[in-house]
Amino acid sequence: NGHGSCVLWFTGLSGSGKSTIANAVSSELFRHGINEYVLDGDNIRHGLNKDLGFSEQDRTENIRRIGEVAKLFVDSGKIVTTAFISPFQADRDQVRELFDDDEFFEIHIDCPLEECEKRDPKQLYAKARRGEIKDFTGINSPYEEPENPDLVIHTNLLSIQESVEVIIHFLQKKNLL
Ligand code: GGZ
Repeated sequence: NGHGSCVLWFTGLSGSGKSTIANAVSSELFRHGINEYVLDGDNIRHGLNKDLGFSEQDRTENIRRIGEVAKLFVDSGKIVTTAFISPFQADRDQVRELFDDDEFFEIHIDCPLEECEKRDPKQLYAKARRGEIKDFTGINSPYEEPENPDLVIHTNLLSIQESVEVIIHFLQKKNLL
C-alpha cells in the first residue's frame, strides 16, 4: 500500500462537476489499486446528515461533520475525495485545521455560474429562479470562492478525463502516489 493518505476537498457550485470528477478520480485510483473513498451527498446527506438543510448554520454543521468523517478515513490510510459545495471559506479553513499540511488539499471545481445554470441537470437553478427553493447557492445564497486553493480545475475548459489527469498529476507531484 505504497501511497499517502489525504483528503482532496472539492468545493464548487451545484452543477460544477464535483461529483462527476470525484467519481472519475475514484475509478482511476481504484484501477491502480489505491485505497480510496468518495464522500458526497448520496452517502452523507441521506444518512449521517439527514437532519440538516441548507441554512448557513446547517451548511456549516454539514461541513464540520464531513471534515470529521474525512479525518477518520485519512487516519485509516485512505485517499478520500469529498464533493460538497462547502460555500464558506471559514468552514473550509476549519476543516483544514484538522489535518497536517500535506494531508488536506482544497480543490476549486471552478465553473462559471452561467454555465452551471445552463447545465442545470436537476432543474434546481430554474426552481431557485422561480423562488421555489430558498437559499440556493449562487442565486440567493452566497458562494465564497477559495482564497488560496491548492488546485483549480476549470470544468468549462477541460474534459472529465483531462480534469482527472490534472488531479492525478497533482497527487504525484505531492508524492502521494
Ligand atoms: C444548494 C442544494 C440546495 C440549496 C438542494 N443550495 O447539484 P446537486 O443538488 O446534486 O448538489 C446540491 C446539493 C448541495 O449539498 P451540499 O451538501 O454539497 O451543500 S453544502 O456544502 O453547501 O452544505 C443540490 C442540492 O444539494 N441542493 N437544496 N438550497 N444546493
